[in-house]
Amino acid sequence: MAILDALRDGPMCVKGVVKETGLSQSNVSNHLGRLRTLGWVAGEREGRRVLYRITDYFVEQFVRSQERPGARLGMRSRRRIARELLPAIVSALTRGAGDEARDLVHEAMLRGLAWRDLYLLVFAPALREVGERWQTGAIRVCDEHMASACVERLMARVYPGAIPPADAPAVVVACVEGNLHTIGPRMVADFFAAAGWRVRYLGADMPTPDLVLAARGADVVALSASDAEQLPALRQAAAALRGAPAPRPTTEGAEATSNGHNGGRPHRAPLILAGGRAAVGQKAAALGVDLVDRYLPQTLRLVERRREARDRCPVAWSPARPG
Ligand code: B12
Repeated sequence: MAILDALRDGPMCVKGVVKETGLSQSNVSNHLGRLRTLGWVAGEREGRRVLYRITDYFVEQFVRSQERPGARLGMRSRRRIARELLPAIVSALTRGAGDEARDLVHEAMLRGLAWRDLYLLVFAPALREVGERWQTGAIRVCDEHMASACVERLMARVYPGAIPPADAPAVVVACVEGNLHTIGPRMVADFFAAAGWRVRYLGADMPTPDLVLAARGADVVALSASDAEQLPALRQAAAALRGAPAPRPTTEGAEATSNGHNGGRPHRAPLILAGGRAAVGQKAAALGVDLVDRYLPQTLRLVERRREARDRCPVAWSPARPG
């Protein structure tokens, strides 16, 4: 934030940023490299200097909107802003007015909503409202499709991206077979990625045998089911993940994972997490999974706690007895 704040009024060379922020030159160069990789800033050569400037529209607007870098609105204020925005955004979404929706989201960011707030307090409730309007016949299926397509684009715009460390745990996120509702699981994937996980996001309607292949070596598999009709597919996927044979050992004793996950670490069954409208309210044991959850900021904490418990007491952790 300090570096972005230094660049808010225009391009600056590394030396200038160092002076402005009081950070060391190596620290600034390192972070500028990261920000470049994210596409948030770019460096342009001018004579012997490289001038850095913010290139991402949303980042720029966000940085400018911050009176005090690092200041964050309280939950109540964020909820209020989201509530105020909701009717206009639902209207824009159901008309397929993508640019209008983008401007509203932009305004919300200027008022202090972060991407997580937009996901949970704006996009999710807006889509629920869209679903209700469709169910009562107030809008047509094409309006619902336009709305969800708009939200997917907005999510891609506001999600800032993250670079996981090489030894980060890995999660596979997928819709179970038959489930076309990808927006919730995309949010799950982004929450994990932002928390530093390596994410493999498989999208809609994932055939179970391929899910099992993609999940080899993953620490966690997160499955989404939106409709009660998809629960048998969820149970089947969980059972297949539990029954999957361990990856072949290589000559060095490392695992031959076809997907690069978990290279070299000892294999064990992934922790299976379920969510989505249909899974919520179901018992984990009845679904054959380890954990059912719905509120993403808490999901990450629960997953970490389960992983720690498993590390402390590996014997009690039996895939045959999901808790
Ligand atoms: C958009 C939408 C669609 C789009 C999806 C496009 C896309 N790219 O995703 C399309 C048009 C494809 C679609 C199709 C259908 N849909 Co639809 N759809 C919706 C709608 C309006 C929004 C869904 C959404 O994205 N919500 C926002 C996300 C963020 O919410 P979410 O998925 O619940 O995810 C949150 C949590 O559940 C959680 N979460 C989700 N997954 C996971 C996983 C894990 C591991 C964890 C921890 C958490 C987690 O995280 C998210 C953030 O909180 C809902 C309305 C609603 N009330 O949700 C109906 C809705 C889900 N659909 C419904 C129906 C009936 C259908 C169809 C059968 C309609 C039809 N006749 O064609 C088909 C079925 C398709 C299929 N086979 O899956 C019904 C389901 C009713 C039921 N029985 O439960 C709903 C509720 C509409 C309604 N009111 O009747 N749909």
